[in-house]
Formats: sequence, structure tokens, C-alpha cells
Amino acid sequence: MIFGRKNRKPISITDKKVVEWKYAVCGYCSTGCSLEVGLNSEGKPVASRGKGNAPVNQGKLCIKGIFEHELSGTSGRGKEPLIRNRIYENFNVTDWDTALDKTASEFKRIQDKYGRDSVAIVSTGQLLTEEFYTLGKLVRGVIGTNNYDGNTTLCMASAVSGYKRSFGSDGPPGCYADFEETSCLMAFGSNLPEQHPIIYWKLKEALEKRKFPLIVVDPRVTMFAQFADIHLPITPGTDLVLLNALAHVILKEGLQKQEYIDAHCNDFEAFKATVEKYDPVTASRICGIDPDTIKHVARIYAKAPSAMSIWTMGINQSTHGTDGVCGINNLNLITGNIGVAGGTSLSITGQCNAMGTREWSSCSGLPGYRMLEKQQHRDEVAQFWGVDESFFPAKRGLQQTDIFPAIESGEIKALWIVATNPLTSMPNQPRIKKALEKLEFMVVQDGYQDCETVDFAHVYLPAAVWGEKEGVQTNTERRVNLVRKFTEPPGNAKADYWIFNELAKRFERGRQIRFPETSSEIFDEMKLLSKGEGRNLDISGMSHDLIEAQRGIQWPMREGDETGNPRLYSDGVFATPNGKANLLAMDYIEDNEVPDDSFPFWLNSGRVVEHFHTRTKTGKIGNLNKFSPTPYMEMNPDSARELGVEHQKYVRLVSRRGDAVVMVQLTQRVARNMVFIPMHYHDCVNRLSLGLLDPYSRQPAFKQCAVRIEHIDQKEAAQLNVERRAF
Ligand SMILES: Nc1nc2c(c(=O)[nH]1)N[C@H]1C(S)=C(S)[C@@H](COP(=O)(O)OP(=O)(O)OC[C@H]3O[C@@H](n4cnc5c(=O)[nH]c(N)nc54)[C@H](O)[C@@H]3O)O[C@H]1N2
Ligand SMILES: Nc1nc2c(c(=O)[nH]1)N[C@H]1C(S)=C(S)[C@@H](COP(=O)(O)OP(=O)(O)OC[C@H]3O[C@@H](n4cnc5c(=O)[nH]c(N)nc54)[C@H](O)[C@@H]3O)O[C@H]1N2
Ligand code: SF4
Ligand SMILES: [Mo]
Repeated sequence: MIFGRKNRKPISITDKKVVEWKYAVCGYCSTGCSLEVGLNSEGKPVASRGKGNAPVNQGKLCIKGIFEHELSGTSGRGKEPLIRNRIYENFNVTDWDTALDKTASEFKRIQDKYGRDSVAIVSTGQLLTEEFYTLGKLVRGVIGTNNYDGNTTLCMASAVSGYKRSFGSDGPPGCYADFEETSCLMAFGSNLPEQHPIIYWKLKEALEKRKFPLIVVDPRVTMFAQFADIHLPITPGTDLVLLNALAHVILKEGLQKQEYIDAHCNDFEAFKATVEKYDPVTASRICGIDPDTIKHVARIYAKAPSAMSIWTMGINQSTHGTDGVCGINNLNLITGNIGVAGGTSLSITGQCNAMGTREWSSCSGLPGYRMLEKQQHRDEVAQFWGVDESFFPAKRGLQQTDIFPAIESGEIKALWIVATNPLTSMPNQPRIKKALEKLEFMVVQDGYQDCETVDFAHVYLPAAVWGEKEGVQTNTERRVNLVRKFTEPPGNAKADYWIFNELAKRFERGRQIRFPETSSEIFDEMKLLSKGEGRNLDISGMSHDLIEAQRGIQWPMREGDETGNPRLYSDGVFATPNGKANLLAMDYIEDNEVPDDSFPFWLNSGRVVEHFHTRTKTGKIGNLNKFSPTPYMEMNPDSARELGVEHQKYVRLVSRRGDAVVMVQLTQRVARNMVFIPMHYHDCVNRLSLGLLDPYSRQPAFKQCAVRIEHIDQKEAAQLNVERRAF
């Protein structure tokens, strides 16, 4: 193909010789872009392109989506199951029967000796929904341990707890179409242009058609902050104070929607009494935002005909994560901005199928947002699966961040890790390492054999990844979308649902329950279970083919509906016992690690556009890895000058937990008392992080801890970098 004007250096794009395009939804972030993967005549994936007319992305993709076909054939993939008796010994290649027999017999041995809950299972937000449902059935109905959770505790847990506290149920009430309708958007702790580039593109498109105020709350001058009308560089961890102060101003100036509050909210008086204490001057001393700016923003938000809030990890990953989410919900409830076009509290989700695991994995309860604590829910699921209801635990067990301390204390003896890499992604890595060394048995099920956590496994199960299996994922706006299988997994790697089914057969209970063989059969089973009077999470009107035809469908879509539904709570009826939403009175308590004389810098962490998480995928794709192959930190030039630190030189960072060596990138994006490190590198930011937990969600405060900066010999640092597991 030739583009460009005649006789003027034409740009040529190599013909990839695609003979067939296969439909998929992207496997990285939760935006949920529809794309097509092009196969050549040998069936090899050679191109990716955005799917035109897709409601989410209208043919657009970000840099990760554009190169997604290059995942096929990346290095480091597991091709055969591996086994060994002791960690740190060499692995032996084995067959599936041996690996699965060993796993099942070790789980049984350990459960018989130490009790059912001594086996823990930690999963992910990156399997297909059918796989989550199958794993949930295996854990809740067959293995029967209650210590079962996912990496979503590092990610979306505060959003889930916040939605439950405010509205009585999880489930983001809004959608991307709200950008087209809103008159004001406020974003908390989200760097949308880098982490959800296509959601950002949708927002930008809406702004180009019809200008409305964009307010970004972030201690860092992110790309999003640079595009905002108002940037509030908040003191880390104090969003709740700002939110209480905004509510204070709104109530003081009578800008609230009192009719909506009276009709649809509980506990207004207690809420009012609490926010009364957060006048802008008092609040400003804690959250660092000027009192006049607080008043200005409160007026803009409350006076807008409709206003919406979005947020991501800057809110969730805090010791006040859940309170922050509830504070955002409070703001939208008192201004009448829930369930209306352009008015919503929309949590921007993280992983491609973080929503799917919330909905169907049974990690926090039972499938389809059902709860272990509700007798009716227990009976429904037990009957549907054909198990005894008393086999289910009375309430939810430990979450991921409590599972590791329970390994330390000896309560948990075996761990099964599915599609997550805690050695790199959990806070306080030195402590995680020690805990893993204590286990009697650990099995890691991952698409990549070189993922760091495998170093601590007795059994490694090689899994198929994106495009090597078929099934659905749910995105941020509740849109269920489909990945077709377009290529074979390498060697003997198998789809996760196949692995779950095979493991189930090795337990007596598992042989008594039906585990369907294909993902569309599993989907049909989920559809049946999703039906019910008053249930929002109803997918009974969907099928794999219909999802592809509509390029994704938003739940609820009930049997007989032509398509899905964009919003929840439009009728003002919430999932609480009296149908009203809860206004929550929450005081701010200072409980985080903050900088002091010995550790004078805030350590902030997050992501960059070209990488995904622990880089098991993007670290192998040259077109992505080339932008940031080396662990680095952003540092303010003024503080660098004071310390004699130079651009692109290495320094050692030290916290109370450990140290890490990083290259310095000087930038005004961070304030003088802050450094920022992308989370993507092993042996880096999480050697330093503390990860105090939010009391409701048990989510770690990844974004805030304290460090100091030390000089390091440049040669020694470069050598460390070679030794570090860099791809
Ligand atoms: N390119 C890319 N995209 C991704 C991912 C990826 O790895 N790479 N991962 C996906 C996943 S799982 C997730 S969870 C999302 C995360 O998406 P985001 O949350 O948007 O990304 P982060 O960079 O983790 O954090 C966002 C911002 O929070 C700010 N922040 C820190 N402390 C505070 C605070 O106290 N208050 C406020 N208001 N803000 C604060 C940080 O400065 C940072 O700019 O991205 C998803 N998309
Ligand atoms: N300091 C700091 N730490 C953080 C964060 C932060 O902002 N700062 N963010 C946190 C957040 S929000 C998140 S979501 C976590 C992410 O942390 P992790 O979940 O540990 O990160 P990933 O690299 O996505 O790990 C997913 C693993 O699953 C494998 N995998 C991919 N697809 C499949 C599949 O289909 N099947 C199987 N079996 N395996 C598969 C990948 O190879 C990879 O090893 O990190 C958290 N850690
Ligand atoms: S925005 Fe997210 S879903 Fe869309 S192409 Fe990029 S990584 Fe994939
Ligand atoms: Mo996440």
C-alpha cells in the first residue's frame, strides 16, 4: 500500500498478507477495545487493527493494542508442566497427569492434616469470565477452602467495597456515553491518557464537540492533569478531606438536590454533621488545596446540570481507599448525579477482566454478585450446582493481602497462584519472599514460565493466554465482549478452564458436579444462573455470537431484550434493604507512612502507557519495551540539584523495608518532595513499598510511603541492572 503525495517520499506499509481477520476484545486494560487479529496463510497472527463501528473504540487502538498480535511467539512461554520437590532445585519437565495428580494429592494431604482453609488460592483479573466461573465452582463447590481471592485486592477492592457501602451492591452505575451528556467531569487519581488511552480519546472527542470543565485531582502533573482546566495537586492520601470539604461547601451554600436526598438517601443528618467540620480552611491545611479553589470547584460541580466523577488507583490504593470511593458517591448523591445521563460515579477498572472476576469468580462470595451471608443466595447456587449448601463457608475468608501474613503465621501451608505475579506486584517484597519460602506446596499457573513467582513453585502449570482460547471479558462500563480463539498455545500449554476441569476430576466432589467442556457451554450455564427477579447482573439475553455481532453488550441484558442497558439505578432504587443509598459520614484519620527527616520523599508509583504490569507480556515486545527498558524514577530538578543528583544517573532509594536502584529522570511532573516509579519492574518499587491496608477493602496503600535518596557508584549500579531480571 502506498500513501502520500506523488513524487514525495511515500510512506509504505508492508503488506502483511492477511488472509483472515478474527474478532477479539483487547487483553490488556479494562477499556475493552474491540479489535481484529489478522492471520496469514499459515495461520500466524501478523497484524492487529481496531474494529470499526465498535461502540467502545470505533476502530481506534492504543499502542498496546496495535502490537497485540506480537504476543504470539513471545519468549518465556511455558510449554510443558514442570515439577520439583524443593524450591531452588532444578525443575523437571513432566506430563499433565503427573502435575495435576501431584497438585490434587498435595491439596488433599494438606487439607486433611491442617484443615480445609490451609490451602489458599489467589487468582487474577485476566482470565476469561467462563474461566473465573469454573474456578469459583471448583473452589467453592469442590476444594472448599475459604482462603480464596484475586489480585483485584491490589486493584479494584476499594471500589467494590465503596459501591457496596454506598449502594448496597457492586456494579459501576455509569458508562462511557455519559461523557457525551455530562456538563462537568472530575477525575480522581487516574491518568486516563496513559492507562486508558481510548477512554481518554472518547472523553476528548466529547470535549471537542461541547466544552465542559475537566478537573483532575492528582499529586502528580500527569498528562491528564496537563489537559485539565483545573488541576488539584492534592497531598497524597487526603482525597477524603477534599471530598468532605466539597460537600461542606455544597451544603453550606444550599447547592444540594434536597429532593433527591430526601427521596433516595439514608443518614443525611449524620453526614451533614460530619462534613460540617471540614470547612475549606481546615481542609486546606490537610489536603493542600487552596480554600478558594475548593469553593470554586464545589460550585462548578454542584451547579452543573449534570456532573460525573471517575477515579482509579490514586483513590483505591490508599488507607482511605474505600472512604474515598464513598466520598465520591456522597458527592454524586447530594448533587443528584447517580443513574442519570452524564451524572455518575464511574470507577475506571484496571485489568481487562477485573469486572469478570468481580461478577463471576466467587472470590468475594458466590457467582453473579451473590453473597455467602445470604441464605437465599446459598440455596440458589447450591441447588444449581448440586452441592450441599452447608459446604459453603459462612462468610468470606482471607483476602490476598491477608493470605501472605497467614502463610507467615503457619495458618496457610499451600498456595495456588493463577495468572498473577505477586513477587513483583505485592508491597514489601522482602516479606513476600520469606513467606513463599515457608510454604509446604506451591503451584503457579501462568502463561509465562519466566514470571518471577515461578521461582517459588513446586509445580508449574503452563497456561494458554489471550487469543489461544475463547470466551468473554467485561469492561469498565459493564460491557461483555468476546475473544475468539485465533491461534494455538505453544507446546502443551492448556486453557485455564481445561486445567480447572481436569483438576476437578481428581476430587470426589468434582466428579459429582457437572463441569461443562467448552466455553460457550459454560457461558450458557452462567446465563441460567444470572436470571432472577430484581437481579441487575443478568446476561440471559446474550450469546457469544450476539456479543460479536454487537461488538460487546452491557449487562443487564435480560432474555428477550434486544440489547444491553447503559446505566444502573436510573429509577433511584438501590440494592440496600430499604432501597435508599447510604450517605456516609466519614472522618479522616491520619494513618499512613509520611515523609520525615530520615525519609524525606513521598514515594508514588503507577504506570506508563507502553508497559503492562510486571512486563511478562510487554517486556517481550520490542516496539513497547524500547521506550522504557530500565527501571527509573521521576524526580524534580530542583531537589535533584540540592542533592547533587543528575539526569540519567543511577541512585539508590532506601525505605524502612529495603532498597532499590533506579535511573533518574528529571521532570517537573513531580513536586520537590515526591518521586514516582513505574510499577512494572521486578526488584524495584515493591522492595520499598509498605502497603498499609484499607480497613474495608484490605487494599494496599501502594501510592504512599517514604524514602530517601542515596548516591551509588555508577558501575555498581549498572552491574546490578544486568543481574536484575531484565528482559
Ligand atoms: N499502560 C497501562 N495501562 C494500564 C495498566 C498498565 O499496567 N499499563 N494497568 C491497568 C490496571 S490493572 C489499572 S488498576 C489501571 C490503573 O490506572 P491509573 O490509576 O490511572 O494509573 P496509576 O498510574 O496506577 O495511578 C494513577 C495516578 O494516581 C495518582 N495518585 C497517587 N497518589 C494519589 C492520591 O493520594 N490521590 C490522588 N487523587 N491521586 C493519587 C498518581 O500520581 C497517578 O498519576 O490501569 C490499567 N491500564
Ligand atoms: N507499587 C505498586 N504495585 C502495584 C500497583 C501499583 O500501582 N504500584 N498496582 C497494583 C495493581 S492495580 C495490579 S492490578 C497488580 C498487577 O499485578 P500482577 O497481577 O502480579 O501483574 P501481571 O503482570 O498482570 O500478572 C499477571 C500474570 O498472569 C499471566 N497471564 C496472563 N494471561 C494469562 C492467562 O490467560 N492465564 C494464565 N494462567 N496466566 C496469564 C502473566 O504472564 C502474568 O505473569 O499490581 C499491583 N501492584
Ligand atoms: S486502551 Fe486498553 S483495551 Fe484499548 S487497545 Fe489500549 S490497552 Fe487495549
Ligand atoms: Mo489493577
